[in-house]
Amino acid sequence: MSARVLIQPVTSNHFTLTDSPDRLGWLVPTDPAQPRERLLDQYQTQGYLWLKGILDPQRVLDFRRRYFEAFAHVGLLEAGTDPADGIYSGGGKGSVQKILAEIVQWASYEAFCLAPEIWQFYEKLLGGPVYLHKRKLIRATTPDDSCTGAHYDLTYLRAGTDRVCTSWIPIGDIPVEMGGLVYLEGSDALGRQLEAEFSAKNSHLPPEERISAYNKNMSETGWLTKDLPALANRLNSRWLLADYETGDMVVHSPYMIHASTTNTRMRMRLSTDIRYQLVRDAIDPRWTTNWSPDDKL
Ligand SMILES: O=C(O)CCC(=O)C(=O)O
Repeated sequence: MSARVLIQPVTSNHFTLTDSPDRLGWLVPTDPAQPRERLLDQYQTQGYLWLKGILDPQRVLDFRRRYFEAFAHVGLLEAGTDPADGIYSGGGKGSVQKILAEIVQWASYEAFCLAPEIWQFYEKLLGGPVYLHKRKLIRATTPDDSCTGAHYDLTYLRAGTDRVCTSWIPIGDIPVEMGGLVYLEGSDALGRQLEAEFSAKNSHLPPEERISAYNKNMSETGWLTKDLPALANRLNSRWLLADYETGDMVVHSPYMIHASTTNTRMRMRLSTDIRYQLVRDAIDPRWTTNWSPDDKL
């Protein structure tokens, strides 16, 4: 681990990552302005690119404010606080799903996800006109939320190209204590191997089930496990942590194994995860409509 001192345990679904310090490391930052060959090489080697300062931080913060303003009347935010801070009141989650289903349809959210810095980066990286998947996720997490278990994204996108890329964008700073994404070092290769095994097992299933993340060969959630320390041990790898800053964006491959950790602060961790690919590659038809709470994907 680097010199950054973690003053409290890092946990995920009650498993403590900091109990095994030799299984922890740090994400490597990347300057997005590097030439394409260097970016591609790094993306293929690492399975991710943590692009520092690719987005205009003010634009990101403006969107953070707008997002939390939508919850100002439902008791989610601590009374008397600035919505832009996104301070959790400890309750008021009753109408979150309903409001979220509207937010994913906002023109301003679509515009945020279509920032020229993002699509132009993908055109440079992928080498052609790109497509943004309509199904986009935006998540605000609090200390009482469960964490995202270990998975790789192709599990949910099997009916399209495996050249799809995920952008995970922190909307506001997300230091380790606020539970950002953690990546399993070197796991792109492992994800490929696991997917080949699942494909072989799934090959006898009817087409709709074959592409499902929840078919009989998968776990209930499509996740590999919630026990992140055990997975790192089993695979002799490390979970890579990061202090994400406003303006950053992580690009990860559909085979890269990742998860999230607990937000230990009342300041909500806001992020969006969206997917880009070359428009000429096969597009998973299940991702061509907006996210909805019951879309079962
Ligand atoms: O933000 C999260 O907790 C999960 C995000 C994720 O799994 C992804 O970006 O693919």
